[in-house]
Amino acid sequence: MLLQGKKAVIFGLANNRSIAYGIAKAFREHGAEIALSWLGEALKKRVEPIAEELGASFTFPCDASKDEDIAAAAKTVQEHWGKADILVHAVAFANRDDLQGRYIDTSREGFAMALDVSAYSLVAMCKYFEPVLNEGGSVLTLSYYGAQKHITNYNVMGVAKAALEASVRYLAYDLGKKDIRINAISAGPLKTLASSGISGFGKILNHIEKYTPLKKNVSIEEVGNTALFLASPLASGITGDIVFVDAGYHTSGIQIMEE
Ligand code: 0WE
Repeated sequence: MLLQGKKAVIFGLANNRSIAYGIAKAFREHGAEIALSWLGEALKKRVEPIAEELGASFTFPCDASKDEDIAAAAKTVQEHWGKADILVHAVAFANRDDLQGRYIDTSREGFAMALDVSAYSLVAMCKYFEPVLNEGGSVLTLSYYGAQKHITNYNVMGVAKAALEASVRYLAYDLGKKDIRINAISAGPLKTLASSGISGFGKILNHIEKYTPLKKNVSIEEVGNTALFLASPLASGITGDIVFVDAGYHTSGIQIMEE
């Protein structure tokens, strides 16, 4: 039981395929209490049964693009729990049109939207939750390899994830003074609500199965287990870092296939 009695606030769970679901489940299996956010009535209806299934303590509304919502979420958490130990940021959004075609065609508005929701929201969450987080606490966010290398169609999300990863390094200094750690998990591609409807996503999954050292795609359970480790005292010496849960994909250069 790595997280016995710890309290985790999780943003970005949409359904039982969400990476946030894999994380929530791993946390619960190791004794943590959890709280889940939802965005709008449609997602509330999906999140509430999952909250029930997982034995979540409570759910709360939050639009991560609104400071007021994040501030209200911090207040709600404080009213329920007093303090929390873990914050999970599993939130991203870009306009669908900006995830295809040429990056050069990204509009000023589309760029601002992607960076605001996918990168700034982490800064705002850390700011409003800092007084609510216990010493020894841990913040986690999710990134993707497109932050570091060009990936076809990932476009403005790659730039947003690059900002997110740099933010993790800067936030690590600010939060380090309070003995709060912050890290990102760079997950391999996963079939979730966020990736459904991305044209050519099946091709990406096939590519990964062929070219990763482990010859497979990763699961939300594998991401959940790494999140569990990073949130636990086992990772007390790790902050400001990006941990890849990608079956080794990012370590691979030229690969010559035998036959
Ligand atoms: O970060 C992501 C996707 C995040 C995402 C997904 C959507 C789809 C629906 C952000 N905004 C939206 N907006 C929508 O309207 N991933 C790591 C998954 C992903 O997305 C890709 C990928 C991969 C992998 C897009 C293009 C190419 C590869």
